[in-house]
Amino acid sequence: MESCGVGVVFEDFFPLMVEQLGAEGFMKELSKGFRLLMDEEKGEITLESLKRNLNVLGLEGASDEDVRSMIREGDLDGDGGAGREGVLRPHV
Ligand SMILES: [Ca+2]
Repeated sequence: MESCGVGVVFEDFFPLMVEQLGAEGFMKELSKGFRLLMDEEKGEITLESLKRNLNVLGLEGASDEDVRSMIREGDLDGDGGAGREGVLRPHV
């Protein structure tokens, strides 16, 4: 695993959210977040769709490389977009 980059910070936040929302509520929030961030045509989160929403995530300062590494983590089939099954897989 990479030890730097926004992706790790993002995941560090997960346990706290799980604690607050419960596992089921957390998955619901994550699912809502996914719909918000995804490219509607592709049904996946792409570099462009994620960059459009960096301010929503409080990540305005993230570089293209940071954004790419976030997407890579959820891109199970390697086509350059993070799919629902990659983003919503259990992180624990
Ligand atoms: Ca993909």
